[in-house]
Amino acid sequence: MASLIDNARKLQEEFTAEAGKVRETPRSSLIEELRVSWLGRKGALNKLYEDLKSVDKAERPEAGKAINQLRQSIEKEVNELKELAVGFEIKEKLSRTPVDISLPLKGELSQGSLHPVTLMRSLLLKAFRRLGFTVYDGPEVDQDFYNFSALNIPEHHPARDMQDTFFLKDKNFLLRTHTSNIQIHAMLQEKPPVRLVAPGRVYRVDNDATHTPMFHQIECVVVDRGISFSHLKGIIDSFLKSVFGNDLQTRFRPSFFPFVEPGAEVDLQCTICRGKGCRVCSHTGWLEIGGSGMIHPNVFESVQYDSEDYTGFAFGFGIDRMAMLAYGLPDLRQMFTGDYRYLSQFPIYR
Ligand code: FA5
Repeated sequence: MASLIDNARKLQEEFTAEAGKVRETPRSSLIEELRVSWLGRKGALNKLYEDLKSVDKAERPEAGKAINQLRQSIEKEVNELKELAVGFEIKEKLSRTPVDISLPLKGELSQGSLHPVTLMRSLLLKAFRRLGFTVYDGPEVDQDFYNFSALNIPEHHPARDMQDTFFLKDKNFLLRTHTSNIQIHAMLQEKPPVRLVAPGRVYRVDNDATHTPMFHQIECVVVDRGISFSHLKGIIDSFLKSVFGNDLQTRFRPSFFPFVEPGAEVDLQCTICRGKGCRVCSHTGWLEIGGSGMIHPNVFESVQYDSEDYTGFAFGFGIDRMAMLAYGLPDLRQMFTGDYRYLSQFPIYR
């Protein structure tokens, strides 16, 4: 019995020496030879198990334990060597065949694609730049003042509920619910005349086929002497035509937003059913894309603009909604799943 345990110990030393040599150049073929000669059917370990049968019954458990330990240690080392082989063989192959980085790629070169919202935003900005607008930016995390109070939405106004808000721990800060906060930031920074557009992310507690919790709006603000509602209609009509073409109809519906007077919602004819009515447009033939109106004198007051001297208009449109219409998408939420197969199919619109 003592001799079997001694034998196992000796074999362990022999194995460690052999494995050490393989470690110097851990090639798969050498590791396989090592494995077969130690763990294979005719290997050293199986011979030990054979010998175990002739060991006295009372001493067999201890001897068995010694052999099992040896087997585990061999298996562990073989597995480690196999992992080393992967890197070793790649390096060896690379050193034999140097890489010529000037050669053209094998196979097809896959190209990235732009997100439908990015495509729509670029199209809109191009249209507005052509009309002479400046592109502005504003904070996504903002104070209540810019998102609500300065826009004539006092603390207990029901309009705050219409835009279910994500507040930060400090309730004075929130994720902006619309890009209209930019109206205040911009007018506090600039003296009239003002002519700007500002695209950006906005957030609301919303979730269905035409509403997502994070979406994109583009805000437009124009302030000058003599600005009227017909200017507002003219600009909206002009940029929608440049994006969607001359065939699609737009319509204005009187609506209420505390920061404008008068206010109107803007609908675009549904591109999916061309006005006939479908699930996406709730069978009305129209899809609401934004709100608009003449800037309220109370808003001018909060930014110290003289409402006797200046008038202005503003509108805020959903970029995602416009992308939805442009590409005929039935559900906004699909755009934000991050599925590459879905996202890679959008061509540049028009
Ligand atoms: C506003 O957000 C106003 N700030 C727009 C405005 C600006 C009016 C300036 C007057 C003057 P409204 O809540 O209707 O309005 O949103 C504007 C557009 O954003 C909607 O018409 C729609 O196209 C889009 N929208 C609103 N909620 C969502 C949502 N959850 N997911 C995707 N798009 C949305």
